[in-house]
Amino acid sequence: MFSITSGDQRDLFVQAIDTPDAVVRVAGNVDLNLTGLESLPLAPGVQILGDRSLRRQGPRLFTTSFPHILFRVGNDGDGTHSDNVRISGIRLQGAESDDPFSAVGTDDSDGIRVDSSLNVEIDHSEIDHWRRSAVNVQDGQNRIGLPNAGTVWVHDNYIHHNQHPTGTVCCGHGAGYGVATSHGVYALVERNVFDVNRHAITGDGSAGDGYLAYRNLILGAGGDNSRVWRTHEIDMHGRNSSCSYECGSADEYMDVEYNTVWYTNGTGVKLRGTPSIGMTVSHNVFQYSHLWVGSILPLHAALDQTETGLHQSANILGSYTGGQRKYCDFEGDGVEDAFIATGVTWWYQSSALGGRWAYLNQSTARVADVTLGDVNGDGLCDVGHPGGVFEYSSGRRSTHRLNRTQGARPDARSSDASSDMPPERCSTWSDRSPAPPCHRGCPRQRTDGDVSGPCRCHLRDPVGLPVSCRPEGSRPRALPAVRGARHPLFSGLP
Ligand SMILES: [Ca+2]
Ligand SMILES: [Ca+2]
Repeated sequence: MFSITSGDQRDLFVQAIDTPDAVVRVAGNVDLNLTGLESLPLAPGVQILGDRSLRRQGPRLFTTSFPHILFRVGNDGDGTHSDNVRISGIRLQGAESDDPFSAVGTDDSDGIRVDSSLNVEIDHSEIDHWRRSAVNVQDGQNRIGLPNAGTVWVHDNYIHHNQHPTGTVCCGHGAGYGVATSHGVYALVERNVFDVNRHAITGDGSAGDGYLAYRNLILGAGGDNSRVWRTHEIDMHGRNSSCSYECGSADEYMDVEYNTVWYTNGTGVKLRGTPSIGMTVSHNVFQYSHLWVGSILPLHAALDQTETGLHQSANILGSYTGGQRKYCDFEGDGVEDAFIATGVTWWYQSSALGGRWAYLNQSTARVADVTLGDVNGDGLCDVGHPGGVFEYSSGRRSTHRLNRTQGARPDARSSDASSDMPPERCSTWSDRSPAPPCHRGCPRQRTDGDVSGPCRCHLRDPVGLPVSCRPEGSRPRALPAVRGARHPLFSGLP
């Protein structure tokens, strides 16, 4: 166990994260300058945990240089991997400016690179201003595939301002991704908020590439490919360079469900070749009213594909509900938070997180359908809806609760662990109908190494610290109350 309590403990931090199985707690008020450092290895079993008990946004770890990679989890070049790593509750800031065109012609920079490592979790963090990727996942050692597609789990993060245009007009090197997959890897990407990325989620089309993207919220800004063209947000490349990666094999399987795409600078989802299994795009909400890009017009729409393999169904088009809001305090800091309902998911704008949007629940109920108030008397807002009450604070769900079985897809009628309250980490993948991680009801022990076996869990408490077993419903101590105030920020939404 290492405790980083001030910004002058950089050397101790670097030593700690390279110590196998180290738990590295970083105090919430720490501002840790990692400028000049590069490819910092995270040893197997390392957990970097931002302490969010006093400062919910967590500590800031930043660089003003442009490391090719800052945090390195495994190394395909060396043939090493680093399983069972967790990064939670931090703010990881690169040095890219808010002007994306300052990145043109420069070298790439990744915040977190994961190579061929199992049971990796990156959650409840803010990752921003990286010229290549916030999170870049690869599998040169062939340890990750569809049967364990959830083994790298990126969830409940705010990932923004990661852009790298190709040039003023075109044609240079482009990057700028939220989560990038390549070299035959899968990632499970869910309940994140993306904004101002060139692509929120991308894949390079390598044999065995894929991702599972569930319940994310993609906001309106970004997509800067050049000064004359905005690109799409959810991407999978073809592998054929002769057509600028717009054709050829686009492996392997992508499942895109229950996401909200309020991005309209460019197209929402684009498949740039033919995947060997396919790309499922279902039950998402798009602000665009046109489903497909046309041969001439429209230039942009919800979906585009250059060949075949994209299978869409039950998507909601032409829907933007970000301006329809109700207010209530979901986190007990005494400041009311805006509540929005996209048609597939609910979110609140957390005052304690400085105005970040945080995931609440998967539901088709709209703002007009819900009543906000503290039903169970714990001081935290609950959501009454036509089917009952969603008790945010305790994690209990009085209605719309299904037993999620292994292999089940996300279901609009089911409820989830809330975004800002991650009690456990578990994942299970049994077949080619990938499921999101199972949630409550998992065995409460960690059984690492078996990626095909039953659900794996390790409990976490709501502030990101591991606990043996924290009673359901217990919460970090509330900050001093300022009842009735509304948070002034409405960042991210047009
Ligand atoms: Ca609040
Ligand atoms: Ca309550």
